[in-house]
Amino acid sequence: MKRAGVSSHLIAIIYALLFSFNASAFDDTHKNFLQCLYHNNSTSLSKLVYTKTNSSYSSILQFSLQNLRFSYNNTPKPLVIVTPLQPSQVQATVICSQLHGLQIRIRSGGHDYEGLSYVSQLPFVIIDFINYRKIQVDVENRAAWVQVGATNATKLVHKWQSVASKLDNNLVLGLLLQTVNSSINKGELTVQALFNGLFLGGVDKLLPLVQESFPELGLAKEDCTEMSWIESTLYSSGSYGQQPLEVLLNRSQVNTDSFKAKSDIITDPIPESGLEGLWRLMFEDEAKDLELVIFPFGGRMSEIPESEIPFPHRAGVLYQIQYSLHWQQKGEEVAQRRINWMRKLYSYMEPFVSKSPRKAYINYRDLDIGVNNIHGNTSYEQASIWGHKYFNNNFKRLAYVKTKVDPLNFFRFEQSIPTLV
Ligand SMILES: *[C@@H]1O[C@H](CO)[C@@H](O)[C@H](O)[C@H]1NC(C)=O
Ligand SMILES: *[C@@H]1O[C@H](CO)[C@@H](O)[C@H](O)[C@H]1NC(C)=O
Ligand SMILES: *[C@@H]1O[C@H](CO)[C@@H](O)[C@H](O)[C@H]1NC(C)=O
Ligand SMILES: *[C@@H]1O[C@H](CO)[C@@H](O)[C@H](O)[C@H]1NC(C)=O
Ligand SMILES: *[C@@H]1O[C@H](CO)[C@@H](O)[C@H](O)[C@H]1NC(C)=O
Ligand SMILES: CC(=O)N[C@H]1CO[C@H](CO)[C@@H](O)[C@@H]1O
Ligand SMILES: CC(=O)N[C@H]1CO[C@H](CO)[C@@H](O)[C@@H]1O
Repeated sequence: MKRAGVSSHLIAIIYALLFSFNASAFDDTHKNFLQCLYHNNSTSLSKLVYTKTNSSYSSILQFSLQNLRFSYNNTPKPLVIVTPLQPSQVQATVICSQLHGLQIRIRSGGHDYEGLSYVSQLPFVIIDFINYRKIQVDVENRAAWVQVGATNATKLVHKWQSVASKLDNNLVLGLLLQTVNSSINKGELTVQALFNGLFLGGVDKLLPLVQESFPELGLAKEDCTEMSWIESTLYSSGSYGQQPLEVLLNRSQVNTDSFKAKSDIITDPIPESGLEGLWRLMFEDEAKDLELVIFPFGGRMSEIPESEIPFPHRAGVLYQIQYSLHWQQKGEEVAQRRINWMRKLYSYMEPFVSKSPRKAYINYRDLDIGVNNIHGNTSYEQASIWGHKYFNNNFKRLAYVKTKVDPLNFFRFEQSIPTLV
């Protein structure tokens, strides 16, 4: 007992020493970084920099944070947040970060599913493009939304898989599978399949199209709503008919929670037995607040060659699945439990999805599929483990570009493109 007490006392002291050493090293880095920044452009930058002692630091950090899993007290925080208005201020921030050995995290209107746009394991600075917000919208298209709900619809989902990627180019018919509370059996979970479509055109043109290619859906005029394109964005956010268009200008966040997401690319229909096994998993308690956003490919997506842009999932792909599991409770324990359940779901899906390697979509960032070394460089071979999943044959070309524009690999993070040595 006594010995254990002594050794833990020692550990505490050593820890404290290490900590204070690091803290003062950080203080200096932090001071030098700011000096560098202000030296180069004090007037324009001083009003755009938030240090930890600034009373607005937390609210700026939280502003576009979308996953509470990365907002704990022990989540690494940036030394400084810079909110540039001009390219020269971005340049100064990059140069000073490099000079003082700080990493950079960059965020804009979107967000990274694994928090990589605002968290780093190494001392870092955030460049937050919160002030860059010029948008021009010039679209007059009318669109029709379609929504059909169904419960226990294995056959419909099965059929959808082979139909959705071959529909008219003006129609995208997606599928949302959710685990929700049963309205019939209180206290039980149920799987809901929601067919959700967007058609660029009127209802009269849409109905015969769907009648011909997917009659089983039983789409009727009452299932459709005609609206303008801009209204359809309101529809996607769930506010259509409830709030005026101006709500799209509101930048405050609503209902952030914690989540873990993964993705799959599907090239062959999943058999009915496979879907039924998926439903069984979705009925498990841990599946509460699970969402599968299933998005068809085909159409314009297949016409673009794989080598045209980095995104490689093209002809031959039927659809993509985004799995996301959400929770409200705080803490590591619940997070780990739910993440483990997601890994179980992912492993169940393996036989049914793309292979060699199993593909993924980079915007649904998933660090489970492979990561770079946190300290130092990462070999091309190691990075290829995750790189080929997101980029397929384009990964090598991305590494060539990276080697050209950032030979010292200054811009790096858990899944940054590696340099070729
Ligand atoms: C400093 O910022 C101003 C605009 O605020 C810009 O015109 C000027 O070029 C910048 N100077 C340097 C050295 O970056
Ligand atoms: C916090 O930082 C902002 C942006 O640099 C600045 O305008 C503001 O005066 C600072 N507030 C305090 C209390 O230091
Ligand atoms: C589902 O049921 C649980 C427990 O009965 C409840 O806490 C939760 O709020 C319900 N969710 C919805 C969306 O109704
Ligand atoms: C913006 O949305 C937030 C959160 O829903 C709300 O509290 C706020 O009143 C809204 N602001 C405006 C100007 O509508
Ligand atoms: C990483 O690679 C670059 C380019 O080859 C090299 O300049 C740098 O020293 C390497 N860094 C480390 C920590 O090995
Ligand atoms: C771009 C630029 O002007 N960089 C300079 C910023 O200030 C430091 C000194 O603090 C110089 O070393 C940089 O060259
Ligand atoms: C394939 C399948 O599971 N069909 C079922 C869908 O739901 C209806 C009504 O709940 C059942 O009668 C079917 O057997």
